[in-house]
Amino acid sequence: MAGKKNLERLKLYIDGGFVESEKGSTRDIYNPANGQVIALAQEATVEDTRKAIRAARKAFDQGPWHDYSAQRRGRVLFQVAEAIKREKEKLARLESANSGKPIVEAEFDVDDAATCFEYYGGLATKITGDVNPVPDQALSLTLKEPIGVCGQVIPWNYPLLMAAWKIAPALAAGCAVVLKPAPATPVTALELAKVFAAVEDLPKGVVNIVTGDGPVVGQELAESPLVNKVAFTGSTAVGRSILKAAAESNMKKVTLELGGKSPNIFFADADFEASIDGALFGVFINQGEVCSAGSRILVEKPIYKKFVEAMSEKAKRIVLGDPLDRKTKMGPLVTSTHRERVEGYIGAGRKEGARLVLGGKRPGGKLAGGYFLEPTIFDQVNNQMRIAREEIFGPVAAVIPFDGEKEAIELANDTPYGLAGAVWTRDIYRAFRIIKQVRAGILWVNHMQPTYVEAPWGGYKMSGIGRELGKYGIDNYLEVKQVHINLNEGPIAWY
Ligand code: TAP
Repeated sequence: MAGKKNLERLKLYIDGGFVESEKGSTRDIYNPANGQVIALAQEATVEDTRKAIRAARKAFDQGPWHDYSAQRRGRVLFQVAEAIKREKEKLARLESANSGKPIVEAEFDVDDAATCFEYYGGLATKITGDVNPVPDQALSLTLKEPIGVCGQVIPWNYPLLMAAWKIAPALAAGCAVVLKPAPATPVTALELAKVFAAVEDLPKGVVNIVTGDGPVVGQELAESPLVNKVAFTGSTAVGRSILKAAAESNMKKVTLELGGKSPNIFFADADFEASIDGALFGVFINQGEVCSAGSRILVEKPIYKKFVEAMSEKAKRIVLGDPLDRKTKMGPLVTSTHRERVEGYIGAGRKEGARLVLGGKRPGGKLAGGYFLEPTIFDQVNNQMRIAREEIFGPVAAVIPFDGEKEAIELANDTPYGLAGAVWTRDIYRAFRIIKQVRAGILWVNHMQPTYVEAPWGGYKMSGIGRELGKYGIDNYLEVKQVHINLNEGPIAWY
């Protein structure tokens, strides 16, 4: 306990100030690479959450944020982007130390977070309405207005970037927000709070960041009648409960970015070396803790055996290690509980008769103190096994054989999810046939995972409702108002 006195106590960011939670209770924040406590985060109560919601409500209803011109809001976002760039090194180190992601990937995330604020800063001045061609002597207008106060709940796999994806479009639209980071990874979101606090011209209360338990803070955001919209990224199970809470409270608008079990489809005619790289990158990037992970690797029968062998050989060269070492390709999983969950799936795969080709174990030696897990590959998987149906969210690949295009499409679509998918082939006509028939929100051809703020992101089926990023991302935070201006002087023709 004595050691804890020296740990930084992260604070809640409410109404422009950094405060302790009303009860003063805290949660230990770990470095998953060595299991050491690195900070203490506030465990907010329902009342703390309500305070943040009231602050956002006041900032939205009473201004001056509400009255800012689009140009002025845009400039606020540009300032945030510049500050993130200035703090890149620090933010990347903190992200890596708190989430376990390799430093090089953490740096990409910081760059992407800055780009996200830049993009939406630019989009703030491109929010336009319409003039509707109604048949009468009237001017019919469509106006777009900010939706109001937004509750935003994010997961732990991209802590800073997910905060940017949520906050940037909301601010560009003119909303006020209360963001809840995942309890295990609050560090960079709260560092971002310091950026907001320092940005000139951002009124207090427009951004609030509250750390704590999902069923306490997140649930209050979903239930509160003072919140107009909830944006959630996380598991399908929690997404469902948020949707219910929203429906049963004030019918607030909801967007959901949920889980996936994405097919990565390889045809025999594809560039073999590129395919192997694509299969590994698709499933093991960020330790497999990626919603769009290509965790179902569908391989055409003529190359199946050779593919599994080559993939396993190359996977042995993935450097597992200290996330702060620039050579590291895979860090630890985010928490010990999550590692146990992933190991449960490895056990299930073996029990159901899949063949463990590689990995499945915790590495020893210098890495024994962290929550590391070897990259794991199963072959002889059929699509009904749990490792092929359920989202594992860790470094576990299920390699499934298929025979021809028809079976590839059937297997790809035989899942409750529909977030993403990829197809590898040199035949452009086949690539188009596949991408048209796979029921998913994001399809890559001869690549997997590139993600851009300029293009929409989100899923079909149980992978979510709505789209983030791109122009779609800002629509989530706008209401549509129809205005009719009568141009006929004199009495209304009804009498
Ligand atoms: P979840 O367990 O769903 O948690 C996500 C967030 O929701 C956390 O902050 C969590 O807090 C909170 N939460 C839990 N119960 C809640 C409730 N009743 N009301 C409101 N909020 C609640 O997911 P996770 O394990 O953090 O993240 C992994 C999941 O996120 C995967 O399924 C992954 O696919 C998905 N994900 C999707 C995307 C996109 S863009 N589609 C991107 C990244 C991740 P607690 O931890 O305290 O419960």
